[in-house]
Amino acid sequence: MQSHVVLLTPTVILYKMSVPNVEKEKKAFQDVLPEFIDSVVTTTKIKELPEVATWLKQVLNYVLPGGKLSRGLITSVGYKMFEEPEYFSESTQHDAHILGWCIQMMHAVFFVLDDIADGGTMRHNKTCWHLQRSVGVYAVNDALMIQQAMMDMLKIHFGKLPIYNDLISYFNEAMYRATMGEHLDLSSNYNKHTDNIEIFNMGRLHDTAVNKTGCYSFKLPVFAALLLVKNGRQLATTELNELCYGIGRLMQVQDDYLDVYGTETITGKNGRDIQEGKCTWFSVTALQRCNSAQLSIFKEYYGSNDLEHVQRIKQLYDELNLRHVYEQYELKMYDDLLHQINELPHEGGRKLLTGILNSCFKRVK
Ligand code: DMA
Ligand code: MG
Ligand code: MG
Ligand code: MG
Repeated sequence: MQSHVVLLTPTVILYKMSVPNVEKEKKAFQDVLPEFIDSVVTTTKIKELPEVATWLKQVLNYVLPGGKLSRGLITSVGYKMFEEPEYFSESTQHDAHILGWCIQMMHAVFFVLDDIADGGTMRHNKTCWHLQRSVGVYAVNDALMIQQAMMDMLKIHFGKLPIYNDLISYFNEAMYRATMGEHLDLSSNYNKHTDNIEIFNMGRLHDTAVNKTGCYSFKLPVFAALLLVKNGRQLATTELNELCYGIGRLMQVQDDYLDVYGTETITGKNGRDIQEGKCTWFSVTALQRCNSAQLSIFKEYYGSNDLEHVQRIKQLYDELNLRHVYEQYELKMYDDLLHQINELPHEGGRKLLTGILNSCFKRVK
C-alpha cells in the first residue's frame, strides 16, 4: 500500500492511498473483454440470429472499451480485497471480471440513452453511439439489446450458483433506481416560461444523484463483488450501502463540476448542463447564494443553447465564487466519507473504499 500527501490545509492532511497495482488490475480486466464479447454473441440467445449477433458485436466493441472502467474494476478489485487469502481463487477472480463487464454493459445502456436525452455528442472521446452514421434513435433498441444480453450473460455464467437470485435482485435494483434517478434529472430542467425555480433544491439533487449514479456505479459493483466472497453476506451492511451512496453523491457533484469546468479532451464528453437547464450542484448553489439582480440573470439565461447566454451563466458562477465554494464542498464530502470508511469493520473493505474515494478525489475525468 503506497501513500503520499495530496493536499495540505491548515487543519486537514489527506493521504492518497492507492489500491495496490491498480494499473495491472485494469490491464487484466481489459484483457478479458474480447472473450467476454465473444461469449455474449456466441452463448446468449442472440446466437440464433447471426446477423443481429454481428450487429451487437459492433455495438459492444464501440461502447464497452472506453472510459475509466471504474465500475467493472470495483468488482474485480473488490473481490480480491474482500476475500480472505485462503479462499481466494483464480476462477472466482475470472467470475469477478465477467461480472465487472456485465456492470460495464449496464453503464453503456445508461450512457447511450442519457446521451440521446441530454443532447450529448461526445462520449469517451468518441462520437456518441446514436450519432454514428445510420444509428440515430434506433440506439434506444441497441440499449435495450445490451441490457437483455447482460441479463442473459448473468444467467449463463451465474444461473446455477446459489448467489444468482441475490445477483439478479442487485441488478434489478440498480436498473430501476437509475431510471428513477434519470427521470428526476430529466424532469428538473429549468423552464423560463413556467419559471419552475422550486426544482433547484439540495434534497432533489441528493435523490437524483443517489439513484442515477450511486446505486449502479458504486453499490452494485461493491455488493456484487461481495456475493463472490466466501463470507461476503455478513459484510453487505446498511453502513456499506450508505457509503456507496455517499460516494455516488460525491461523484455526481464532481460530474457537475466537470460539466462546466472540465476539459473536453480529458473528460471525453461535452458539457451541456447549462444549456439543458439542469438541476446541478452549481445551479442549486448559485440560487442559494444569489441576490435578486443575480436571480434575474439566472432566470433570463439559464437553459439556453445560445453561447453568450451560457457565458453569462458562467460569469454568474464566477461572481458567486462557486469554484471556491465547490472546492470546500468537495473537501468536506471527502473528509466525511473518509471518516465513515474508517468505521468499517473489514480491513479489505476500508482499503477498497479508500481507494475508490481517492481515485475520485479532485478527479479531472
Ligand atoms: C448520467 O448523468 C446518469 C446516468 C444514469 C447515465 P449525467 O447526464 O450527468 O452524466 P454525463 O455527464 O456523463 O452525461
Ligand atoms: Mg448526460
Ligand atoms: Mg443526464
Ligand atoms: Mg453530467
